[in-house]
Amino acid sequence: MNRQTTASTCCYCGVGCGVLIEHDGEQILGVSGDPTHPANFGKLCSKGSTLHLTGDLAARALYPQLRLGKGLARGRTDWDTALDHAANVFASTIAEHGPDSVAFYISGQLLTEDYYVFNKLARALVGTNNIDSNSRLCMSSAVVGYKRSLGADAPPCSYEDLELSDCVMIVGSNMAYAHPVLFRRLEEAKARRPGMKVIVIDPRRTDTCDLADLHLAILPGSDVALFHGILHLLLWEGRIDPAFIRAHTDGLTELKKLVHDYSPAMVAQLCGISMEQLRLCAEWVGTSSAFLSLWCMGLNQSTAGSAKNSALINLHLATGQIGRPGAGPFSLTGQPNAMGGRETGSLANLLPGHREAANAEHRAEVAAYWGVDKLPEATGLTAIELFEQVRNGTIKALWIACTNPAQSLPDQNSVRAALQACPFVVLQEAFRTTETAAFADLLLPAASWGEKEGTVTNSERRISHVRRAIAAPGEARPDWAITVDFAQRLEKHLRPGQPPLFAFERPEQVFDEFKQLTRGRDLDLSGISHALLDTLGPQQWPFPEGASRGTPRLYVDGLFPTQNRRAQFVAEPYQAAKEQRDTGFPLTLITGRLRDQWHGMSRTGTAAQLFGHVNEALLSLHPDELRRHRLDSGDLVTLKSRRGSVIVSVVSDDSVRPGQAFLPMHWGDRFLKGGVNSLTQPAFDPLSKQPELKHSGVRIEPAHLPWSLFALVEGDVQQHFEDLRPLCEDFAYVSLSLTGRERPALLIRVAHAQAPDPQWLDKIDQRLGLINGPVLMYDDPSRAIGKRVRIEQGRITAIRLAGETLARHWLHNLWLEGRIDEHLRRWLLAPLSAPPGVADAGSSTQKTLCNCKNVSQGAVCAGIRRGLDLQGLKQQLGCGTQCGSCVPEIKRLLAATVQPVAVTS
Ligand SMILES: Nc1nc2c(c(=O)[nH]1)N[C@H]1C(S)=C(S)[C@@H](COP(=O)(O)OP(=O)(O)OC[C@H]3O[C@@H](n4cnc5c(=O)[nH]c(N)nc54)[C@H](O)[C@@H]3O)O[C@H]1N2
Ligand SMILES: Nc1nc2c(c(=O)[nH]1)N[C@H]1C(S)=C(S)[C@@H](COP(=O)(O)OP(=O)(O)OC[C@H]3O[C@@H](n4cnc5c(=O)[nH]c(N)nc54)[C@H](O)[C@@H]3O)O[C@H]1N2
Ligand code: SF4
Ligand SMILES: [Mo]
Repeated sequence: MNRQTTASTCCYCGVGCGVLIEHDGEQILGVSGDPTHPANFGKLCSKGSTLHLTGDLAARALYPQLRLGKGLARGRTDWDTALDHAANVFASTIAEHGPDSVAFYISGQLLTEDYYVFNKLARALVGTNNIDSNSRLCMSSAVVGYKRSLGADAPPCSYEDLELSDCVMIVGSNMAYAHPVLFRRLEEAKARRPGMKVIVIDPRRTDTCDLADLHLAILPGSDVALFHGILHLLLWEGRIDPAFIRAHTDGLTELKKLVHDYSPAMVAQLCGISMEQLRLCAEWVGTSSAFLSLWCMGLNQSTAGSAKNSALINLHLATGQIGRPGAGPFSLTGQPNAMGGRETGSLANLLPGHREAANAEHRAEVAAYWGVDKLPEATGLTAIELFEQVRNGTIKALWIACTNPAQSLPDQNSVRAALQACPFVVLQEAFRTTETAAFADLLLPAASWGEKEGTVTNSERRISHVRRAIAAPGEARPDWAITVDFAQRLEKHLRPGQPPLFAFERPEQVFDEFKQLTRGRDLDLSGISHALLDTLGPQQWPFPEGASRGTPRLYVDGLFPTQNRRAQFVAEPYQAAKEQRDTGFPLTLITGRLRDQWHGMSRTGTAAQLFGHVNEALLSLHPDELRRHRLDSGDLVTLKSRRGSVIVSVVSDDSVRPGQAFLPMHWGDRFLKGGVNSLTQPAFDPLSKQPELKHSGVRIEPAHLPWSLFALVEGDVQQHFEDLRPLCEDFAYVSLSLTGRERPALLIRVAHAQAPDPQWLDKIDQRLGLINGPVLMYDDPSRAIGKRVRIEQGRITAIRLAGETLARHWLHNLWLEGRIDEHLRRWLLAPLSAPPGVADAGSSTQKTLCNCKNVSQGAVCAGIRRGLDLQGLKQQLGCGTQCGSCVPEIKRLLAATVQPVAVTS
């Protein structure tokens, strides 16, 4: 077939970039930014631009698999058997234990149409509110914040406000990594108008700080105190908008009383910043003509998430900075369709069209529209509560779609126990490799990026048409179709002879049914259809029937969707984070994102080049903290919280403050034994029920693991992963990753207290192809040391070092360079340092800074030593000239030891 192009969207973050998928009808061959899409105008970040390199077919779920009893292996089955079986189990569970004995746990990465049919299935057919989504871990505090303060869950701004603002406060968001294309827009705006002020509020000095005129490295969890402190100064210094407050708000009097106590001295102390920094921040907020705030998980994922959201919105209300160009409280959504989930009401407490499950009138409206007698009244379970009820046996059948709870939920030991205990777990997944897949009794293969059709809504309320480029592989099917097929079968049990609720044949029909539920409501999108999006392009809601264009900005008239049309100031005191540092757990562990990985890495973890920037799980600690613990970069430590422990390598990193530690969220049990979330806490915000994933109390202890193994093997990395990972189960430290670009390889590191028996090494060698053939070998059994290197056609193709692994860096470098060294044998046998001319440095110089142009940190540093500036580096090395994701880091290297901004006190 000919090469064709299909316009669709990126399946990663909430920026919602348009992509052009190049394909031949069967395979996706390339991807580029859609120049006509208003979110990105042709730009893509390092993740979007490598989409076509990810999603290795070997890792995909290709046909349904069913397990007929706990302890048995899953076997291949067909769709009819799979869905009939599921309908039987759900029907009999509901018959015996009632509708609230089953639950659905779904995802902000589903399309709006997928979401809608799941929601209708749970509420209208099953009759339960037990349907929640991973957005509970992500956006639910923002939902509460907007609703409490403004009356509806609607981010009022547009991306163009980034360009129009003159003071942008980025708080609890590392947009340089997590929303890179928006960050590029902000960089360009600031380059054009250097007078624009950028404030970053984050305990860590992230790449986002590269743009900051002021970085407040506040103590974790102290945001509410900071916002109240800023408001205190605004009130004191008369930098508020009394006319706006009088005309459009309620509740300032009470809030004034509360923030009276938040004196600059007290706030500076609570937040760990200086009073000058606080004053400067308040001055910029109070004197700018257009003040915009952007926030993400640093506010939402907190036991005070709702309070943080409202305290920030208070600042906008007090200054009248909302409903105007360049101004407003703008929550960045994480997942590509977290917004669609909120619109379709796919959180336990919601109903479609921004309605409430607890509101009898709302329930009656939706029930009437769906043609059912009533909707369930009993409160539904939210994510953390839901898994708790799975664990204690109340929930007996659990349907999971498009999320990987055995990686991403906090307190993994409890979550895994729940999944283990649950009598029937269905998983609708695109990849069969995830941690959760291991627990599925029924695995249903789902179509994924480029293979499905529907709509998504991005952070600025803009709905895009997601178009299918190719057919899904194997027997995989689009999510809406799986859900509808199951629902139709379940209807035969639960509503025999009654009119069908799920007469959908195309996703467009689903959308058309859904949109009527938004008619006349704040988000009215009754004027939108798939066809209209094809004609007019992506549109922002509200877009009522008859409208000719969407709505870029809400509340321009100062009228809010509350009963009396006024916005509400919310007065809630600052409360310290749940796990305070104490003698038992003296460090605060912060978790967050890496530039080139997505969540549990089911997709990004299949592309070796996305490991170039960060190659393994590393715990970042301030150099003083390393010294205090007598540790060096690269040492292994046991990291313990009250709930679990993992063994991980440490790295010196002065972007975290002493007393804190940072570990990326991506490493689940597959890549790092135990996984990051065995440490995190399930405590949640009382209103939003969003768990505290950002902070947990931890301590580090030395890990005495003298025996270690390093292996690298080229070829079918997925197959190697599947063969080798289970063999490592009994060791204390296990870390896997990929390396290389054109020739990908799997990397394994293992460490343990004692050496395993030699048969184990034989098994490993067999799988690495190191038993016979062109293999260099060295063994010293007395010291349990053994080394193997396979050389084919003049280059290394596999390495295994056991007992001691000091040669791993230079051997890895030789492999990367695709050459061998003439002295390899001699050097392999004895000394620990690299042969002359072979780099012996570890990950920092190997690190690929620029993924697009494959430029390493070593090359950039060499360029800087030659006197090149950013322009010179771009010209000579090509780095930073394509997606731009590496530019902040290059600038940081250029600035060398000089910190870019006024930072910690
Ligand atoms: N590369 C990449 N991009 C992504 C994703 C991904 O997996 N990878 N996931 C997407 C999703 S679903 C989401 S939700 C977003 C998340 O996007 P972000 O929220 O921007 O990303 P995080 O790194 O989780 O957290 C942001 C910052 O919050 C800071 N922080 C921690 N505690 C506090 C605190 O108490 N106060 C303040 N002010 N800051 C704090 C952390 O140091 C961190 O730098 O990213 C989206 N984009
Ligand atoms: N410690 C810590 N933990 C966190 C966070 C944190 O900051 N720190 N952040 C939290 C946040 S904000 C989020 S959003 C969650 C994300 O957590 P998860 O939802 O678990 O993240 P993903 O790995 O993206 O899971 C999505 C799954 O859907 C599969 N998939 C992809 N496309 C499709 C499709 O079209 N259909 C179906 N059925 N499946 C598909 C993917 O293979 C993947 O396994 O993690 C949360 N966990
Ligand atoms: S910013 Fe990057 S990850 Fe987010 S939608 Fe755009 S290309 Fe995808
Ligand atoms: Mo998220």
